[in-house]
Amino acid sequence: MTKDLKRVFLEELRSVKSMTDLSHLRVKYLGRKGIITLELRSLSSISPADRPAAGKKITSIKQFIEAEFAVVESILKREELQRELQANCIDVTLSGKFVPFGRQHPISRMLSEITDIFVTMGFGIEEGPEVESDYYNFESLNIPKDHPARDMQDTFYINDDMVLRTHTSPVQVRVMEKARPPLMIIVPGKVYRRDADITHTPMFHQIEGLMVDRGITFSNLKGVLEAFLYHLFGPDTPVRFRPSFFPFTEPSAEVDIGCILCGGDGCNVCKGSGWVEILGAGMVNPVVFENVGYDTEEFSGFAFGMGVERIAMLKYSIDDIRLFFENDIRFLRQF
Ligand code: 2NL
Repeated sequence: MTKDLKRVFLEELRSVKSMTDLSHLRVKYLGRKGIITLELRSLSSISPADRPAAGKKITSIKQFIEAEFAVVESILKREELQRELQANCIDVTLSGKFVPFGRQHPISRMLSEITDIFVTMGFGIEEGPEVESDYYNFESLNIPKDHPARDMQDTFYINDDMVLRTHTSPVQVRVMEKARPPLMIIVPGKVYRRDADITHTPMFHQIEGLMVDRGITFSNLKGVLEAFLYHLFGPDTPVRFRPSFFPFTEPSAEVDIGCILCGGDGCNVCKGSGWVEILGAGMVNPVVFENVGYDTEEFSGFAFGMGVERIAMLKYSIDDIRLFFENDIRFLRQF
C-alpha cells in the first residue's frame, strides 16, 4: 500500500506545472484532511503492537513527500525567475534614443557676450521695471514734452502717466537717485517702441552704460567704447565717432565700425558708405545730473546705449530682425 502511495504521489507530482498545481497537491497530501494527515490520524486504530512500525513507515513517506515538494518548488521558482528575466530583458547593446539638446537664444547669447566685456572692465549690472512713469522714461532725461518719442504713435502708453519703457535709461536714473558716484554700471533689458518692419520689432533689447565720477571726460568715453568694440568685433575693426544729438547727453556722438560685411568697400548693409552705426553715446547732460541731485561742478560722466538685435544682425549678417522672434528651429539652430 505504501509503495503504491509513493508511486501514485510521484505520478501526480510529475503532472505539476505551476506553483498553483503544487499547492493543490500539497493540500491533497499534507493538508488538514490530506492523505498523509489522515493516515497519521488512523494510527490510533491500529493495534499497539503494530503501531510503531506503521508510524515509522507513514512518517518516512511524509518526509519523502516533503522533500519532493521542496525539490519541485525550487525548480518551479527558478523557471519562474527565468521567465521573468526573459520577459523584462534589456538589450544593453541597442543604440540610445536621440535626445535633442536645447541652446541659448542668439539674443540671450549676444546679451551675455556684451555684458561680459563690460563686467570684465569693472562695470556692475543693474536692472529695473519695464513699466515706467513718464517722469523716469522721459522727463528726468530731459526729453521735452513735444519730443516725437513721447508721441502716442511711438510709445506704448498704459495710461496718461505710465508707459512701456522705450529705453533702459530710466534704470540709470533710479540708480543715480539711490547711489552717489563713483558709478560704473550697465543696464541690459527689454524695451518697447511702436514700430514694426524688417529692422524694428515692438519689443527689443538694449544695453545702456553709465560712468560717473570726478574728472570723467570724453577721453574716458572713447577709451571704454573702443576697448569694448575691440573685444566684440576684433582688433582690426576700425571705429569712428561722429557728432550727434540726444537730449540726455551733451556733447553726443554716434559710433560707427568699419562694415564687417564688405570690409569697408561698400555693400547694402553699410549702404555703400563702408561704415555701420553701432552705438549712441555722450557726456551726461548736466540737466540729468541736477534731476538726480548730483553736483554738476563736482561730477561728470558719460553714457551710451546700443540695440542688441541690431548688433546681432550685423555680427551674423541677418537681414530681418523678425527671424529672432519667429522661433523657427532651423534659424535658431545656427547659432
Ligand atoms: C542709442 C543711444 C544712448 C544714453 C543712451 C543715457 C542715460 C542716462 C543719461 C544719459 Cl541716465 N544718457 N543713455 C546716452 C546716449 C545714447 O543711446 O542709440 N541707443 C540705442
